[in-house]
Amino acid sequence: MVILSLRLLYTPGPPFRTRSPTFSQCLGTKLKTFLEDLGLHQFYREKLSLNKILEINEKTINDEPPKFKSDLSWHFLKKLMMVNVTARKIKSVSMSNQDDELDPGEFNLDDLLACTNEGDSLNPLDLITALFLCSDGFVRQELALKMSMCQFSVPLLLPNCDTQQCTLMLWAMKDIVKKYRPSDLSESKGFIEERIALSELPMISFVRLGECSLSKSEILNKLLNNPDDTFVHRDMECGDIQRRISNGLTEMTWYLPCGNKNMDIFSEPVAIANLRGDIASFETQFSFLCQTSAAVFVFFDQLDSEYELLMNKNHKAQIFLVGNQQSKSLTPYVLKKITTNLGLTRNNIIIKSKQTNNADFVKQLRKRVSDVINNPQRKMSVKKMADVTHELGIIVDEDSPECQAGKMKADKITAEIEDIMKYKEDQLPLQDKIWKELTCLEKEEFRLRKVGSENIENYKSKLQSERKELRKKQNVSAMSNAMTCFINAISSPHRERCYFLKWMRMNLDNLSRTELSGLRELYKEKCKDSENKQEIKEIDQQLSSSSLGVEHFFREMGQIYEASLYLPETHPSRQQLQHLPKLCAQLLLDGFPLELVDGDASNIPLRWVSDVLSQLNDLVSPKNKILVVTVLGVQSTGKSTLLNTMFGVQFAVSSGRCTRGAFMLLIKVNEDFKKVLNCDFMMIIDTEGLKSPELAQLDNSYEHDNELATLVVGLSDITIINIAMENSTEMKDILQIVVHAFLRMKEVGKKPQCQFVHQNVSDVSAHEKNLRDRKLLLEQLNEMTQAAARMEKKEKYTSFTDVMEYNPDTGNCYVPGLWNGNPPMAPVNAGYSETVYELKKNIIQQLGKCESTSNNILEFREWIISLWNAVKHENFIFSFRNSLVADAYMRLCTEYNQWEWEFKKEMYKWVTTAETRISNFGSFTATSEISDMNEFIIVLKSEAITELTKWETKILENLKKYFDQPEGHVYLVEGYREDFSNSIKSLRRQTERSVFNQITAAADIKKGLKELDKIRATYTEKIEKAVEKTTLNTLLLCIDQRV
Ligand SMILES: Nc1nc2c(ncn2[C@@H]2O[C@H](COP(=O)(O)OP(=O)(O)O)[C@@H](O)[C@H]2O)c(=O)[nH]1
Ligand SMILES: [Mg+2]
Repeated sequence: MVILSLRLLYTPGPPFRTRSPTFSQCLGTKLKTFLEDLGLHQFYREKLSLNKILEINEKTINDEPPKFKSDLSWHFLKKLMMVNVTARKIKSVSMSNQDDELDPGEFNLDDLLACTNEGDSLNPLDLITALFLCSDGFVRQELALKMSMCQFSVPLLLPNCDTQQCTLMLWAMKDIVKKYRPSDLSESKGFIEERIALSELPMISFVRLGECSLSKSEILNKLLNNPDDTFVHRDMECGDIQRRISNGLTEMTWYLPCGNKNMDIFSEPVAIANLRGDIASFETQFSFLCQTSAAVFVFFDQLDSEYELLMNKNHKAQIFLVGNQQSKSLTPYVLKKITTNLGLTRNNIIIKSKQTNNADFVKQLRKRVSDVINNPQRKMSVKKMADVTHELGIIVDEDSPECQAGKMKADKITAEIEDIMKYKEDQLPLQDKIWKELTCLEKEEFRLRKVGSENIENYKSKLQSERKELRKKQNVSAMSNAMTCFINAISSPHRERCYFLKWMRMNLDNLSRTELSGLRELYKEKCKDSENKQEIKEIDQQLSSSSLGVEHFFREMGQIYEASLYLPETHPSRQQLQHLPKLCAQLLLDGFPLELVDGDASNIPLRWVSDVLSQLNDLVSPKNKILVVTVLGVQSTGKSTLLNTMFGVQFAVSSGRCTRGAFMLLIKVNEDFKKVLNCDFMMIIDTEGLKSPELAQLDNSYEHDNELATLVVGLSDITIINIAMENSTEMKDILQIVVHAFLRMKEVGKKPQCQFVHQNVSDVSAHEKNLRDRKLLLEQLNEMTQAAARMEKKEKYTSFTDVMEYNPDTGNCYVPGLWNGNPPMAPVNAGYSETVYELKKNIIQQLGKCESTSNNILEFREWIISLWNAVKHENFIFSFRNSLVADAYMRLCTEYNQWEWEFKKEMYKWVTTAETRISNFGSFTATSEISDMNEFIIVLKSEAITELTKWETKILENLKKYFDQPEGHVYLVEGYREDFSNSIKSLRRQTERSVFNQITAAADIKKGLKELDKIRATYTEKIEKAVEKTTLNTLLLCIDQRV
């Protein structure tokens, strides 16, 4: 009933006015023709997918400008995916030639006066509309995200001029997350980070009624003060070309304050909408805007009867009239009539008179907009806007059955989450404690650090049985509710599964964000003061346990799978899980990133990963060749941003979550490009969270980082080493260990290529200027390699390039800062995008040249297994910050061994003397005043203690002296001083025990000997007596016989 009455009030009519029979005859073919022109018609039904867009093909590194209209859309996509702000400048060569190649001899003035910008050209808005119409939900999200990063407006209502339907782009906008600082947070320096489609903001809409000689979009760009133009306008390249399919398009953008009064145009966040075309032709869109906006600004030249359109009583928005005083018809009388009829005040009218210049006019506009924002009658999120669409006959993109099915399944899981930490314990119990314990056991089995004096085989088998016990424990509990739902959901059909995963990702990000943003702030705060080490550590711990992403569910899946392998083969649980690797292989093919290294546990679920890769191999064989590109660098230095820009992929950027480890992702290589790249897929590995320097120093935890780095570099054909100016040292350190590890581990047969990327360097002369730095870097790396080679007794390795492929001239790339200006309103720097593109071309060319022999999926799988096992075996090198430290440590060890040896030698001498003294005890009683052996032993023991203490003090003294000397980088091993000092003490205790034992043993022997003497004496006597007796008897016998 309610809806009915609203409808009566509103009487919307058909969504588009049909103005004339000829117009209506055209309907149904206009869009089709346009798409055919663009070569996009095949994607109208079978929509463009991300896989199609991201695939690497001939166009990827081809710099030729587009020749034909049909090249334009790909050209635009390629640029937009690399967040290039020049993407909307679309002109094919044939079009630009019209401008350039005028015959200078022919003085044809007609040509100068004629409009050259028609015919073959294309309005950028048409192209954008066409692409949105031809894309699936995921491409749309990606387009909208990249457009918003460029600060381009994004479609809010997408028209389809063939079906006359318009669609609310709610889903498409869902991936856009923005950070800003409203005025009330400017003091505290806090900020808000939100999925902008969910933010309740006032919306200000700008529409046109009838003809208008002012360019509304240009005015809006001025209003927003964006140098790169938020809205396409008529003075832009191709902006004046008549729109063919994009009338009725309503775009949206946001103005978000940074919290600085002098810079902010508006101190509160606001959404701006802009309707293309005359509201008289697009009443649906106009009604939508009137019901959702806080204010609607109507631009016009003259108002006749058409202003009745504005009189609708159902409009909730404030109406502002913006007139351009062009014609004489705009008289005070007419204005008065209109304001009275519409119930407007003087404030609601802005007239640009012939005298007002643009700057003043924009100022006036800003003032009115500000007034509305500061006291908005209505705030509405795009999500809420969906509620008014139904009565207007507008479709919501999110309403598609697959999207809804995915949403339901994701909501079912995430609705259960209240406390993330507790949820993880309850629902994802296999990964945290148990998996970490398993990891420790596994590594110990290889490294045998705590074996002590135990028999190695026994020790190992004990560890193995402990591991089995833990696996049993994993198998005991039934699969949690959440995991059952999750596995069910990812088993659904392709598109639904993709929607499900995206919903999961968004829901979980939203949850984590609220929980993490406070912690992150606290973390940053504490990091400023390095005194708070313990607190920093605790916050870091909390950060990692409060973050929850889709990868945690996959982690759990991996654990469930691995544990099930310990069940008998016929066990129903085990059989039910057999299909999981295949499912994940399929996801990899869909372009979904999969966790390779679990950075929280510092381990790879090897069976799981290798089974997934086997399945992947089965799925794609024989097209199973891959090349691997990896990125390595300290936390939050823009690695993921770099990869996302370079390949258009979607690795998580720092906002939202906090994961550690390495993720792999596949990009397809098109057939036409195989001759260049010689592979079927490119595998991209993004590493996350190499610890920030403050944290690594904190607990000396270089191990995880070094292991991770060694693995990923070892796996890759090209490693991009990402360096931000301020932390080049950390990166050098890690690299050294990688090199060192490579030298130690004979399993590493590859020689990966290195590409250094220096972030935030924008000077054009950077490459030239930094020549010296590059040389220095190489020198340092060489020195380190030599140190490592010396330690490993592999002196044939004398330079860095003996271990890694690196060319100082081409192997460095200087990338300017990401943002052009001050976020949140800054667009991506065009220089960033272009430089990353150059880097991409360079990398692809290098990959083309690289003669990787082991480059199919199966070999990659074997490689992971053997490399990771080698890493687990490696006991020594990973615990050091860099080779210098390792070297200094080795020196100290050598020195220490020397002391230890001398000590032992001396004590051995002493014991030998003591033993002699014991053995001689009693022989020369006169020399000793002590007559009792026990007393003698006590005296000897006390002498031993004096001797031992003397040596202990001496070695401790040595240690002190060692650390006092200036050479040998001893300060690097200061942290180990305590260990060594403890070793000395324990060495003394051990020696003491052994000396005492030896003394006692010698004494016992001596005592034994005495006893023996006694016994011997008695027996001799007895024998003698017996002999005497026998002899006598015999004698007597003889005598007898003779007698
Ligand atoms: N100012 C500035 N910010 C950047 C740059 N590159 C990335 N960022 C931002 O830094 C944050 C961390 O980036 P991310 O790619 O997640 O870093 P990762 O941890 O190395 O993967 C993100 O918010 C990026 O927007 C840059 O060159 N300059
Ligand atoms: Mg990252």
